[in-house]
Amino acid sequence: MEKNVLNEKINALRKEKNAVILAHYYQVAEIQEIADFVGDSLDLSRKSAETDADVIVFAGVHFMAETAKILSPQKKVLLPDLRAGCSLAESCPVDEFRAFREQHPDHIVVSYVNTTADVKALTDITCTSTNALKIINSIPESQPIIFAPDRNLGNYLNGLTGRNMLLWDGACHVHEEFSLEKIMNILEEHPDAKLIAHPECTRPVQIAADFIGSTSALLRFVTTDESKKFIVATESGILHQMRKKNPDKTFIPAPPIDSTCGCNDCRFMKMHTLQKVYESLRDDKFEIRLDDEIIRKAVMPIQKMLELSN
Ligand code: CIZ
Repeated sequence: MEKNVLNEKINALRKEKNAVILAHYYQVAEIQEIADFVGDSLDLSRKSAETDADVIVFAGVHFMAETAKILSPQKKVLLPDLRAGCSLAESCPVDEFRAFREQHPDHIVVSYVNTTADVKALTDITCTSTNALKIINSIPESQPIIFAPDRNLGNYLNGLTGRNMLLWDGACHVHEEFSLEKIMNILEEHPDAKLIAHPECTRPVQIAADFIGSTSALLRFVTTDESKKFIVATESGILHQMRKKNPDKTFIPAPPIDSTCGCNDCRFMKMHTLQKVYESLRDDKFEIRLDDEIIRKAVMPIQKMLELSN
């Protein structure tokens, strides 16, 4: 079906079903354009908690749709492609995490929102890359912390805070795969460019970066910084908003090690298409269902995060 026709059908169904479409910054441009709201996982959690829609179509990955369900259990939450998982969430299986936690009973658990609902149910406070520093700084220095699941973000936060949080050994496939060598080659060709990176990137990329931040922070940085050219080391979907807000600036996606296309896409985020968003609304698929007990436990760390980040 053509894009215009799909957009019309989506708009009609959205109205008829009192639905809202939430899209993560890493989605394809057509989905970002039709969404009611585009943001990072913190913004999207806030929107999920606030919306008075009956249906939430979540164009993001599975853990994000689960977070929406946990915050709005009475609503129908739909994920257009159920295979849209997250390599980082999968790097923290609940049984192994429970055992790890039990080995350190004096530690409290801060987990990045990129975890399954089951892992959130074992967590004291969640955080996102946008509010992680604030959340960690709200915890007394004498309190030992387990930080899960991203080791790169955890190391970055340990460096910023001077803490020695115990880190779960997980990582995001997109952010781990940037090639410092290829980035350096681009910097040589474009000496006027600034390298900006997500804290889930590996340490060598972080060290080379002029600025490190979450997607929202990167977006703010490129909009306010006087430079006209940026090499962007995070998932390439964010370039859509960067270009939209800054049509006079140049954005070059940082390349991964194994690729000829030069940009780094999250294969899970990119499983959603406009056609699937339409089918999701039309057929109510694929509905996220969670056990009541998991919702009861998992909502507490998310609410603590939302209170602390307000
Ligand atoms: O928290 C998010 O939304 C992700 C996955 C990245 C970011 O920095 O916003």
